[in-house]
Amino acid sequence: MLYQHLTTAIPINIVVGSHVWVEDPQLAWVDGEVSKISGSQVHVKTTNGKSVVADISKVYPKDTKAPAGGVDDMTRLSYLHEPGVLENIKTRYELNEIYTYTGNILIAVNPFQRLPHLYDTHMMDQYKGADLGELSPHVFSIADVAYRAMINKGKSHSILVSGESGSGKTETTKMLMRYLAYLGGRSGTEGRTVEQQVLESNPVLEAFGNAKTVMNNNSSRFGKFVEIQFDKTGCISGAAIRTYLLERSRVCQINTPERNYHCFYFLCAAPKEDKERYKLGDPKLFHYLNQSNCIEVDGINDAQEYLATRRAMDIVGINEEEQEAIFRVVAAVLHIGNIDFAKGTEIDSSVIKDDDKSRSHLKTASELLMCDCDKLEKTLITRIIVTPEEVITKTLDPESAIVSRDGLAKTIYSRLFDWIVKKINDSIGQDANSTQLIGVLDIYGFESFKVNSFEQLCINYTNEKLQQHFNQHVFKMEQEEYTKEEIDWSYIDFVDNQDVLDLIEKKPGGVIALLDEACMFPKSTHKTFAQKLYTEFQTNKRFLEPKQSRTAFTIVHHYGGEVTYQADHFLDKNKDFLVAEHQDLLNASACPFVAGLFPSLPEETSKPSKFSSIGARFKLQLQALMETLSSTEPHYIRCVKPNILLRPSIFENQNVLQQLRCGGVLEAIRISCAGYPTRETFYEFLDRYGVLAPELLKGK
Ligand code: AOV
Ligand code: MG
Repeated sequence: MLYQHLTTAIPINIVVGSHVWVEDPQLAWVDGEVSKISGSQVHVKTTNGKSVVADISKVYPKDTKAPAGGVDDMTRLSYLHEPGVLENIKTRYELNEIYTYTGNILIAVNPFQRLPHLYDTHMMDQYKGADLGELSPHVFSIADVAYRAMINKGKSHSILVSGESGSGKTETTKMLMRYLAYLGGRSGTEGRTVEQQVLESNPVLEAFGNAKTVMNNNSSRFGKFVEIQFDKTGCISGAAIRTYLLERSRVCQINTPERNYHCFYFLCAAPKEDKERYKLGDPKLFHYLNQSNCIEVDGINDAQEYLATRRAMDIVGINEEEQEAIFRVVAAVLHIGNIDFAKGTEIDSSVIKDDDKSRSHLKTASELLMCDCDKLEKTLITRIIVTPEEVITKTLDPESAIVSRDGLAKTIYSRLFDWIVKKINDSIGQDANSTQLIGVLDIYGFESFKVNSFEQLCINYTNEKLQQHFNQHVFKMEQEEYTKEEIDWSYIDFVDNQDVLDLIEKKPGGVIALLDEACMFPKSTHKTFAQKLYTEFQTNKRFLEPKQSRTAFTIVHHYGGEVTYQADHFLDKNKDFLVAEHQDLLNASACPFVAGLFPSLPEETSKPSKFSSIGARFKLQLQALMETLSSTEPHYIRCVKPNILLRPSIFENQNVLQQLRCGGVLEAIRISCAGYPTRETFYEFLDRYGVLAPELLKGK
């Protein structure tokens, strides 16, 4: 009956003098006192000095007896409604209580300031072995519960961290990993331990895979699933890091106030002798960095980070020689970006621009990559076309040469990133005998910029997938279970996002499938692709054709709201083929590291320009991830970004509410109030609690 109390329309007990919440255009909800009721109209004097008239169905009672500091589990709120939930999170946030439970889901509001005491060893000691709810809500508690359940029942668990860009997923993930390392570390072991390597993989991956964006100064531009494996005694015995689709376009194109990947700036701030070795200097001199006028970021000291990245690389097992080669490749990418082209003498041809700058960067790039300078030049300004009859060398006009140059830079960089991930995995090692693991998922958060492209579609698609997993677990499966067990139950509605997922991933007929079709059809352009979407989804409720554009499309009721995507570069960005000349050039490098990034391919796959779809591959990766997740017991942490200024102590009601709404947080509170907190099979129950009633078990 608790459920009935919490969800039936509440206003029945609203009278003159009642303290209530009413809607407010700025604050979302504001409290006040009822001054008059006429019919269904309630007159309220608000605490911010306004007189408001609202319909009684939109007026909610305020709990005047709520504890001053809020409650640490939302299911304990006396009134379960949006303003109550918001007020509770806000009150706690103002006291630096950034964590709040919703049953067994943890809500984490980004403090945007270091709270060191919250994560120190003393705290870890306290949370070890404590039951959920025994101490204040904390990420450590979620990790502890997962760890103990894994040890007790031998089952794998996963901790899924979600939230929009900049809400604190990566930081939360690092705390989780630190706590798991603390629980599963081998005390007293010397040297590089597995847990140390797992932890130090974070700064390395962030240096190469994170960047400043509008939404977050340290935004992850790749998704990551870290599986920490444990042996029978509960000690960490191995780990595997899986990464998902690094944003490639950032290497060559950025806009103010964003930055390229951190490592470029770190390297430009390296000690003098390192910089000289790589012929680097002021980052403003490099095209790939100076397209944006943001070079420095508050709170990031590039020079220190360079040294820290190097130290972390030592720990994860990337040796000195390899580090040298990695940074050589990073520098080469910057030099490649500074090679410019001019029109050649023939029609549709180009030459390296006749200035010292372009020539010297070309030379430096080839020296750093240890490849033939003339060949590098040739691969940039020509393209070999293989037809059944002959092999033709086609010249490229300056514009195409730039595309070719940027393509080379992106390929080199993404290969480098993959190499680093593989190296870390090889060096940490996986425990083939481990049957229990805890996976921690840190994806890129929902994004909606002024201009959104293919990358945003992939990122937001990932968020939809994860939201569906959450829905399935928290709502669908839970409720099906009650129906199956014939428990009296009123169904709780939630926003099912299956139709958005269908729109994106359905085969045939979804956006990705149509994009692949367009990519395979030589005459397609972004306009024909957009047109195809318009006709195909004309009647789809989740799809809109924006009025003033012929190449954009809008997905409505997307995970975090409505997003308009510009289809302009979708075709190029979805095509992943390696230009054969790039492959040959770098495969022949005198540097084994560079050559290793471009290993020789078996005959049939080395055909030039064979189309392979990034979107389709990404979809498969996500499917595999979801399968992995479904074989584990999930735990959810929902991160919330309290303001878009990225500053401490500012809590923007509207903003937070939007995040709670799209994450299904309110519905999740309802369900955990209404449902049973745990469930066990009959035999598990007997096994665990049988000792309490031995007489009943006699003879069984
Ligand atoms: P994200 O992972 O959710 O965004 P981050 O974890 O990078 O967001 O957090 C953004 C910034 O918020 C961090 O760089 C910190 O400055 C601050 N922050 C977050 N959590 C904490 C915390 N617990 N304590 C102190 N500061 C914190 V993205 O990767 O963009 O989706 O793709
Ligand atoms: Mg992140």
